[in-house]
This record gives sequence, structure tokens and C-alpha cells, in this order.
Amino acid sequence: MPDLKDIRDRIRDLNGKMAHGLDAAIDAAALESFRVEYLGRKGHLSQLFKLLGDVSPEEKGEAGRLLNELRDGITGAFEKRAAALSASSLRDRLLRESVDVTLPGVSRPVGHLHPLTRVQREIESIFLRMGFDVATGPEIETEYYNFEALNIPADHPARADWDTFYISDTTLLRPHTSPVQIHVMESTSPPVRIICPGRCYRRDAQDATHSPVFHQIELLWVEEGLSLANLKYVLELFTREYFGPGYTMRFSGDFFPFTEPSVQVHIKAPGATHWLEIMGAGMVDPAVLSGVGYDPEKVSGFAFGLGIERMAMLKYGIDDIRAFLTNDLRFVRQF
Ligand code: FA5
Repeated sequence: MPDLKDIRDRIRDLNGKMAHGLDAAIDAAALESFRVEYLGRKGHLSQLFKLLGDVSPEEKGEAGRLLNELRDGITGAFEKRAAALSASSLRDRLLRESVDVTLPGVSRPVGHLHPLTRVQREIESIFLRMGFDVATGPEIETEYYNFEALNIPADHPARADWDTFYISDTTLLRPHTSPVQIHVMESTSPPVRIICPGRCYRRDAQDATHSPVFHQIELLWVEEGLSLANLKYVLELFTREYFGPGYTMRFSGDFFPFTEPSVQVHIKAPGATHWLEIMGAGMVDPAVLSGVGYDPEKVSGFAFGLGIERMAMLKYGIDDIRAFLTNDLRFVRQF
């Protein structure tokens, strides 16, 4: 039967052991083992409390008080240790994760738009201000939209210039943006006032002014009472807005199966000695209008297709179209 002296001895032993145990608990896992060993359901403390049942009634009160004191002592020491450990692990983490704000940063250079994208957006914005909408169409076209609907039947010699990269027997990479005109007219009643920017593909040999892949902007205006004079006026307004003063525009006769009459437009930069062809244009052929269900007796229209690369070359003095595609940063960074 344990007496008060036994209890006191055991309490002293346990206090000593506990001090060592706590010193050894240097991380969260060791601290948890300590908790289980001393304060757990089957731990040292609860073993001691079990002895209380065998202590004589006269000594029980004092023994209970001493055990409660022991429990408070161990719990307090445990909590102090836990708080100290978590503070030091936080300190470790902060030290580990600290950033030296005095080191130079990683600089990310800001990019900018490719000159062709800029020119395309600039041209679009001029026509948007004049009241045109932007429409787009597929780069893989059917022969129908690319040729027949544009008044170019299968045996027409003009087809040879434009039947280029076939995808299947009846579909090809479009050589111009004119098929978009047909898509738009088929689904819209006049008046129609649109521009259609997009990529085009041709079998042209690469030289300073030709590329097998290039960009066009198509324009189409169909309404009652339009004439070649309206086309000329729109073009004059546009070239003045886009190029500014000093550039000269020249019209000359041309042939396109889908316009009648047809013209070619050349521009000469200030001080330049040569003209650069920038677009084909003309009054929409009545056969094209009736093909989409319009009445050519009531409405007329004009259209053009201009080359975006050539517009950029003229404005920025670029003398070789290949510069747009060579990915030479010295070229691109000038814009
Ligand atoms: C056409 O493509 C007609 N569809 C234009 C048109 C539209 C006429 C509506 C009438 C009514 P053309 O083949 O001339 O026409 O090309 C028009 C412009 O595209 C040229 O003036 C030129 O600026 C540009 N272009 C044509 N081929 C190339 C090429 N290989 N590389 C760069 N630009 C080109």
C-alpha cells in the first residue's frame, strides 16, 4: 500500500525524468512523443494517479493535492516548450525564406506589336472611322467562292494567276481576300460597307516586293448610286489619312473578272523615283452582284484589295518585303 512518502518519491523521480525528456524534445515529433509518454492516457502521470486509489484515507487528500500540482507543473512546462519550439521553427522558416531585396531584379523586356499588325490596325481604324465594318472569312476557300462567284469560270485564263495551293480537288488556300465579299453579300442586303483583313497565299516567286504569304485588306461598298468617283474619293481620303502629305496616288487601267472597269493604284513616296502598286480596285461587276441576289439595275458598288506589306513598306521606307518574315530583331525593334 503506497503511503505519502512513496508518492513524494515518485513525484520527485518523475519531475527529474520529465526535465530531461523536455530538454530532449527538440522538434515537433519529439514533443508529441513526450506528450504521449507523460500526459497521455497510459502515460506516467496517469499511472501515478492510479496509485491514489490505494493510499490510506488520511493521506489521500495531501497525495491528491501533490499529484494535481505535479500535473499542472508538467502541463505548464510542456506548453512553454511547445510555444518556444514553434517560435524557433518560425524563425528558421523566415530565415530560410528571406529575400534579399537589395539584389537586382529579373527584368522582363516589354514587347510590342509587329509592324504588320500595327499597320493593319491603323488601316482598320481609318475605315472604321469612315463607317465601314470589319468582316473576316476562311483562309481555306472553295473554288466557288474563290473563282465562280467572282465571275471566273473554270476555263477563264485569269484563273491561272490565282489557282495556287490546293488542299483538295475543290478547296485551296485563298490567293486574295475577295471571296469574303461574296460571303458577306450572300448574308446581308445592301447597303454593304465592309473591310476584310486577312492572310493570302500565292505561288509568286519571292523577291523584294512579293512573298508567297502576305496580307490584304479588301474593301467593299455596295449601295444605290455609287460610281468610280466615289471610289477615287474614298481612296484619296484614305491615302491622305494613312500617309500624310507628300505622297502621290496614281490610277491606271487593269483587268479583274469581278470588277468593271478595273484599276490599279500606285503610290509614290515623297522624293521617291518609282511607284509601288498597292492595290487592285474597280466597280463590282454586275454579274457578281446578280450572283448573290442583288439587283445590278438598282445598286452598284466598288471594291479594292490592298497589300498590307506594301503599305508598311511605303510608309516606313522598308525596301525588301522579306524583312517582315526573317525574325531579325534589329528590324522589328525599329518599330
Ligand atoms: C487582287 O488580289 C484582287 N483581288 C484585288 C481586287 C479586289 C481588285 C477587289 C478589284 C476589286 P492583285 O493580285 O493585284 O489583286 O493584288 C492586290 C494587292 O495585293 C497588290 O497590289 C499587292 O499590294 C498585294 N500583293 C499581291 N501579291 C502579292 C505578293 N505576292 N506579295 C505581297 N503583296 C502582294
